[in-house]
Amino acid sequence: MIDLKLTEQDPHAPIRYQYAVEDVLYTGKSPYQEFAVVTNPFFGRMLLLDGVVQFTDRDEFYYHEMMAHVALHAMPSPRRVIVIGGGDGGVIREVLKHPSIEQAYLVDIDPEVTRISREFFPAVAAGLDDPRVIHAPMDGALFMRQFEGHADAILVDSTDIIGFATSLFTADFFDRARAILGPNGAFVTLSESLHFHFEMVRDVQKTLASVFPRVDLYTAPLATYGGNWWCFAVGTNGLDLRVPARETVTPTRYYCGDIHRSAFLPEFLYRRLMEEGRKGF
Ligand code: AG3
Repeated sequence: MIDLKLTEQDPHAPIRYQYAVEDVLYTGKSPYQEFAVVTNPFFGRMLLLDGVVQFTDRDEFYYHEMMAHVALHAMPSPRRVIVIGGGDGGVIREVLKHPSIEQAYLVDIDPEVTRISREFFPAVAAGLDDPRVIHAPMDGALFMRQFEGHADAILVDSTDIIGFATSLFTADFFDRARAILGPNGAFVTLSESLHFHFEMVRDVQKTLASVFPRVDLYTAPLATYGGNWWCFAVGTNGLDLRVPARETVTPTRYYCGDIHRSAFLPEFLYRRLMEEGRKGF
């Protein structure tokens, strides 16, 4: 029997995941990255960018729900959201579950991500043709500089913090996000794993704290991201995201009020995270 294997090229992890590959459905390249869509007997279809797993059919909802719903449920009535990255549509699909949403900007630098998602991941791409979605295929940092107006939430669903994604983790970018958010808005970005990238998580918190009056950190268990204890870094102009402001929208598979409240790092761990020189809890 043919035994095809894929070794993930996770840029920052101290381990390598290896996946059995049943089928290679697509490989290709854009000016920004290399694509692969493969199937695995356990995870189903998987999308890889530059050899790094972005999501799988089986577990994408954990990440997409947690990226969108924590910030949006902390607000009574979010209307306008900006998603930076996330061209596959997974976060947008979750954002659109909130009936108060009027506009959802999708700002991915690479339109190929959207095309491939539509073709191979229809359940993830499901919201992309919704009339509330405004497609802005361009550089996220540039979009933020040019954007006039306000947003209730800015959600950064980028690739790992390396290469062109690093422009989405600078103090300048965070400050622009802060300015676009109203007093009750929220900024959320991925910040890797507490098990594997402790110092990277701290660096993102520190940069956020240099521009946002309030910062926080919540996590979710993700099977396919190296280190698994995956972080979502938060900056707000004062809004406390720790408590949901209303009932959970439906349908969700993982996110709910109890998950929301328990996802945030307890204060004693947060303090340790921020201690200079510490490499783990
Ligand atoms: N964006 C986050 C991908 C991070 C993957 N990192 C890793 N496996 N080390 C995913 C895009 C999904 N909308």
